[in-house]
Amino acid sequence: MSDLKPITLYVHARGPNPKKVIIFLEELGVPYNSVVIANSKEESYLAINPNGRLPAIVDPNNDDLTLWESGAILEYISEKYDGDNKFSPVTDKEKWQAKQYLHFQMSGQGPYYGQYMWFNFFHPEQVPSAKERYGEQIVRVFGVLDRILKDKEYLVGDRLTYVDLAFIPWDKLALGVLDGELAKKYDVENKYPNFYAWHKRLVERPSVTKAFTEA
Ligand SMILES: N[C@@H](CCC(=O)N[C@@H](CS)C(=O)NCC(=O)O)C(=O)O
Repeated sequence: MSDLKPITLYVHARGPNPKKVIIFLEELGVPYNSVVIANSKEESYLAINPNGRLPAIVDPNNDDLTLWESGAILEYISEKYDGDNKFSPVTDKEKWQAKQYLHFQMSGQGPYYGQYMWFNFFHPEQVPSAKERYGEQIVRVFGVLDRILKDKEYLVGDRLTYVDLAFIPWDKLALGVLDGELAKKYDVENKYPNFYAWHKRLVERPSVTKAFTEA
């Protein structure tokens, strides 16, 4: 990877979606420079991502390709920079399974968890029913993952892939939020042991520490 120019990665100071990309780049040892965007609705950033959200990348190794939506970025990194399939699916069957889980992460995990955070920390009014609804949805997703991970260590081919990595930041945030209140209320460790053990294995990785501290 030494002949590669660093990818520019636009990140949010706290947001979990950019951390998915950081974790994968760290795992692969692909060089990157993080640029923290304070106001994602400014014209200069909208020129990179018209959706005004983080992350986005610009890849100088590929004609300055500009890409946004974290799931698409992960797939791009997998195809472009994981030629040895260290963290990528190998067989056709596994590739489709990886897509399935990545779509689930993008549409069934992130948005629900994001709404939970919104109604707990940012919404100008207290809406208890919304907090309850999204808390329940998070726990429902824990249950789905727990069922998938029965007798399995990882989601695809029982080998760590970028799809496992994609779930880490939102799960970590949800389990840590309000001093672990959600985790305690729903007894996550005991009720969803397959999910909990998988998550614990994943967060022990140095790439995750890096994403949540330095990057
Ligand atoms: N589906 C998008 C969601 C991106 C997203 O919502 N990012 C958050 C940070 S985790 C963000 O940009 N927040 C700042 C804002 O909305 O202005 C993706 O996965 O890339």
